[in-house]
Amino acid sequence: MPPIDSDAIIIGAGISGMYQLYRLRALGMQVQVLEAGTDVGGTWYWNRYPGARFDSESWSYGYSFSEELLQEWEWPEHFAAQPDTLRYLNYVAQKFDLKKHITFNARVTTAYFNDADNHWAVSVEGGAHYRAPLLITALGPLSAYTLPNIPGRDQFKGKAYHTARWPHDPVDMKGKRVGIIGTGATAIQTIQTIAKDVGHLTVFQRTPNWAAPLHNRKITPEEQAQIKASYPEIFARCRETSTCFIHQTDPRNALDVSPEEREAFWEKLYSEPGFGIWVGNFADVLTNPAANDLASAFMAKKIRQRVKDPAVAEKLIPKNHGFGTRRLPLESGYYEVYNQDNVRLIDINETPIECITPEGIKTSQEQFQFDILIYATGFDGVTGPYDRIDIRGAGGLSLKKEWVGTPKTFLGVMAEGFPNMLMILGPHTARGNIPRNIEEIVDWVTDMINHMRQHQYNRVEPRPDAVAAWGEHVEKAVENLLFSQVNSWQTGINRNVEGRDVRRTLGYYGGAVEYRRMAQEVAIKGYREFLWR
Ligand code: NA7
Repeated sequence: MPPIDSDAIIIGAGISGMYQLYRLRALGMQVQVLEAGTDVGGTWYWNRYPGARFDSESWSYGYSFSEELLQEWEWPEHFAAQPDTLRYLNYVAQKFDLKKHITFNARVTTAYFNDADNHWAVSVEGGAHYRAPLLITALGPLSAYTLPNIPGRDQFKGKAYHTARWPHDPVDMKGKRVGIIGTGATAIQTIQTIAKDVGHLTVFQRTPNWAAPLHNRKITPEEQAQIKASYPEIFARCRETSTCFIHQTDPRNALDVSPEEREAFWEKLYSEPGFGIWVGNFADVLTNPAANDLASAFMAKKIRQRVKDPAVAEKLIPKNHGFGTRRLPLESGYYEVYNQDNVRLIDINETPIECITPEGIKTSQEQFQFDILIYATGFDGVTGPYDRIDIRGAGGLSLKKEWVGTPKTFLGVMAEGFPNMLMILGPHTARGNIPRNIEEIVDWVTDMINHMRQHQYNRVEPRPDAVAAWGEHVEKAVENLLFSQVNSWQTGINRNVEGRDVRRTLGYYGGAVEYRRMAQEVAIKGYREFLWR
């Protein structure tokens, strides 16, 4: 079969891929989107586990590019649940007639750049081939899910699900014996949601995480009207903050205010919705170990107040990392779950899991029997989705091999040695309230593609010196951040994947404001950091 030709291939029909398609189509380009799933939605298509929802305020999360869309769509809750978000993304796809450009059930296996004609050749599982001068990766930073590397996983006779591959039909857990591995953001949402339905729940915890209340609630009709009237202010606010959330870091230092003032501020943040307690905290909490210790002590006190059994509370208090140095899960009654008689917490540092058996899980001390096993074991973050495709650039260069150690990018948008490949939310871009970052990068990439077309260039790649300078800048930006000294997917650690045991810098953490300024300057000055042919 001859390859199907287009002007650009986009891999992924999540929030990034959909918006990139919309923008390129407006330039009059023929676009081919290849999507592994059976429908649009990306993260919100795959992650259907019970309790999946935003930690971003819904009204700060949706696309901002269409005033009509903003006025038509009504988020039901301040922090929308996954089914509503998926419904929203389908609404967007339908409104802008996007699906006709998307091939579903198309998992990309290889993408090879051909130096002779400056085209990308892309193949999908099952053998269909596609060809285009431009390749745009909209893979999602958290799409390569990983299963726990525990012996006997294939032996289990009950039902086993990874949270990122949750079935489309509801899973009946009534009266069932359920075991869950993991206590990250995903597990916390799952646990607090299923605990009331299951017969018995056993949580296998390796590392507890600090978690703070989400304080979700329905949006009232008055609030809905207010939200619709204030979208320009909401998005302007997101543009001012380093994480693109509505929460702005407090300029005061925790160490400069009195203990009473500090405590009062933290009590206020703890009682308010969303990520304020994380990204709207005192300026030194995520940079100064002494300030961070105080914040951790405040959070530990809250856990002790909420969990009745002091021994269980102690297990739930992180000891190996400070507050906010890993992605902060937001919760709704998570800690209270451990006051229920049908829930048990197993610290697998005390009693390690030896294997998964046909009946359940065997630890060094006990044999557990389960009907259902849930793996909330996370993702090979940021670079994982790239590694799962055989991507070859100029002269057959392998992206996977090139990125061993650290990704080499310019602005996180292009990789050195990979001409005409543009990455949406690739490594080394600013991240936070993700759709805000996505829209900015897509707009930037679209302008760059427009520049390319207007000048009739066939090939663009970043200059090696620009890549080296960007790499240095990215590393410098994390120097004073406490999170960079902690193991998590954000620092590139995944103990289930070989070679993912050395910390890497996978994002640009100098803030979205600074990222935007630098990216705009590159465009204004005529993209001098790139080689054009
Ligand atoms: P995370 O945050 O990476 O959490 C994965 C959890 O699974 C974490 O508690 C891990 O413990 C645990 N885990 C992973 N492998 C194992 C094995 N083999 N044994 C025991 N426990 C294990 O992923 P999430 O899906 O919760 O969240 C990802 C992001 O999605 C989140 O940050 C949001 O941005 C949305 P560990 O901490 O490694 O000891």
